[in-house]
Amino acid sequence: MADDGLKCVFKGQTFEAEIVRSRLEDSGIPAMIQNNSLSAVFSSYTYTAGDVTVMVNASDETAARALLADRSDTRPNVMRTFTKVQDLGDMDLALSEAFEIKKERFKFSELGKNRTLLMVFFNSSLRTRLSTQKAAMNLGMNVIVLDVNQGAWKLETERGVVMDGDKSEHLLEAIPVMGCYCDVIGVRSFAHLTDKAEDYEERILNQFIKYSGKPVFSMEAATGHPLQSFADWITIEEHKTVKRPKVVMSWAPHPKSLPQAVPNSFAQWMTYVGYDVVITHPEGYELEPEFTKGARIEYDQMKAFEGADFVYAKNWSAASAEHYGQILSIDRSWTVGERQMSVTDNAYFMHCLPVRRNMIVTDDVIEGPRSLVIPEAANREISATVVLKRILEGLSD
Ligand code: AN0
Ligand code: CP
Repeated sequence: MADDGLKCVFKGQTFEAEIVRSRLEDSGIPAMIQNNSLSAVFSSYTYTAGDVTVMVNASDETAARALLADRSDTRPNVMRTFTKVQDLGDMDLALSEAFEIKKERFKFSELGKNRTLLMVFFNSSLRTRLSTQKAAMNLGMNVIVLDVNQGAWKLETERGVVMDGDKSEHLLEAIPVMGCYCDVIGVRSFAHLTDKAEDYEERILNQFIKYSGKPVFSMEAATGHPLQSFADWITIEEHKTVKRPKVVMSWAPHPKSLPQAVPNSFAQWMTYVGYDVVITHPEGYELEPEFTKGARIEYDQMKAFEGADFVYAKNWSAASAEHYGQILSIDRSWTVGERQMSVTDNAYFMHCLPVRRNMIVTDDVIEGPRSLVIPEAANREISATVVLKRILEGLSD
C-alpha cells in the first residue's frame, strides 16, 4: 500500500473485517486488516468488538466509506456490483428467481419506487438499452440514459494528462457527478483493443465502481458481458433436453475487429454451470484461460460440432499479447451453415446479436426452426430484472 497515511474505515470483528477488506479490494481499493487486540492474550474470548480495524490509504478513504455505506454483503443474494458470474451467488436460486420473474414480471414493481437507474453508454446498443430500461420499469424505477458520445462533454480518462486538447471534462469528476443523480449505474464501455493491459484491468468500469459511490453493473465492459451470458444461460435451461448439454462456442468471421467480452463471459458462465463446453476457432484466437478453464478447445470446427446440443456463434479478435485486437482470419468456411449444423444433434443455434448474416451465420440457419436468437434477446429483460432487483434489495436508505 502507498505511503500517504492509513485511515480506518471499519472497526469490528475479524470475520466482518475480512468481508469488508475483500469488498474493498474487489473494487480496486487496497486495504489491510490491523489486529489491535492485545487483550486477546489475557482474555478467554477470541474477539472483542472493535478489536480489528480495516485500513485504507488516506486518498481512498472517501471512496471506501461510500462503498461501505451499503452493507449488502452481510445479506445473502443482494448485490453491490454485477460484473461476473460469481456475483450471482447461488445459481439455482438465481435461475428460480429468473423463472419467477418471467412468469410475473411486475411482481416487484414497488421495489424501485423513487429509485433512479442511470445507464451510461460509451458504445452503441439496441438490446441492452431497451431490455435494461424495461427491466427497470418492471421494478418501478425511473431511468436516465446518457450517451456519452452524443451531447455530453468529451471525456478524458487518463490521469496526469494536460487537458489542452479537445476533451473538456475528466472522467474522475464526471463519475461522482453522475453518482449524485441516481441510485444505480449501468455502464457500457467496450474494449478499445489497443492496450490489452488497460482493457483487461477494466479501467473504466472499475473507476465507476470506485468513484461513483453507487452500485454499478456491467452492460458489456472490456472483458465481459454478464447480462448477456445470464440471458443465454436462462435460454439454454429453457430448451435443453439433457441435464448436461454439449454447448459449442464457435468463432466465425467478421469484417471488423470485435472485443472478447461476449465469448469470455459465455465460456466463463457455461463452464461455471457445469455444461460440456467445447470452444472452436482458428489457431491464434485462444481466449484468456481464466475464462475458458473447464472447456475443451478443438481447432477442427466440424469435429467440434459433432453431437452438439447448442451452437453459439460469435466473432472475436485475437486476445494474445502478440496480436491483441487483430483480425487473423476472415475464412468464410467458418460461417455457420447447414454443413456444420448437420453433424450436430439437431442443435439449437444461438447468437447474442447484432449479427452479420452470411458472415457469422447463413440466412437459412438463423431463420430456421432451431434458431434461438430472438428468445435469447427476450431473456435479456429477465436477466436484467433479476440483477436490478438484487441490487435494489441491497440498497440502504
Ligand atoms: C459487440 C461485441 O462483439 O462485443 C456487441 C455484442 C453484444 N458487437 C459489435 O460491435 C458488432
Ligand atoms: N446483445 C447485445 O448486448 O446487444 P446490443 O449491443 O444491441 O445491446
